[in-house]
Amino acid sequence: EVDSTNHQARELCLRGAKEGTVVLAESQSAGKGRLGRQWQSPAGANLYASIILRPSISAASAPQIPLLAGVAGANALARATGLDARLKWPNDIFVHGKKVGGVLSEMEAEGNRIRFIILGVGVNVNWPKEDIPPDLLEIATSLRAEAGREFPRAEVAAEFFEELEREYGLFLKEGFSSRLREEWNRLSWVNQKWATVTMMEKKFEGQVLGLDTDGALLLMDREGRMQR
Ligand code: BT5
Repeated sequence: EVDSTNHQARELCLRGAKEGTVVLAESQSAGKGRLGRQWQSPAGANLYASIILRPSISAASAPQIPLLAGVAGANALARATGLDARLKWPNDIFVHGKKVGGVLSEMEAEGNRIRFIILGVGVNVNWPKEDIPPDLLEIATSLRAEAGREFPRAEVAAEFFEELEREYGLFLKEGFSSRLREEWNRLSWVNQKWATVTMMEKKFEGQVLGLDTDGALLLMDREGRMQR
């Protein structure tokens, strides 16, 4: 058990751990979501992993990494389980309209140069439905709850890491390619839906058109204006 695999990976990274180093935990006492939110991390059921990345890309391109991790995750989960895994911008993996996984990407940079990125991934694998806290039941699920059977966590993890390694390798060569963007759009759970995006104090409302060439989400508002 660790506090958070992202925290442990960061400590290793500061001591010089190489790109590709992975921290896996059985449970987390302080699992983190984005923006200070909590990630429920019970023992014996799910996947909690953080991967150290040291990409030579500009810090401005860093938000593309969780997008590619989402594509890798959705494809890996679909392959491992046969379930229809989808994406909700920017970082959620959905099955049957509920959240089955999330990505938390934390970066350290100097100016526009990335020192490292800690890519954290949580997937609810064998979490029994009756153990999911009542306040999450409406929005969260597990692979087991949706498929009606258990999955070996090591196999799910291996599938995910393989897919991630492939997508990350392509990303380093090609950048945020049109192939990756089309793949994200194909897997999107939100495209065509009416959505509200809250950013700092700003709120955008509109129909989701999909990803722009750089990974920004495109919405068409009521007046027919495109919002990024
Ligand atoms: C995320 O945040 O979706 C990113 C989650 C990343 C978790 C991994 S586990 C390994 C690594 N180490 C860490 O400490 N974290 C990463 P966000 O979009 O902010 O979603 C958080 C929200 O999802 C919470 O406020 C809850 O509403 C909901 N939630 C909490 N735990 C959940 C769970 N296990 N499954 C589904 N939803 C959950």
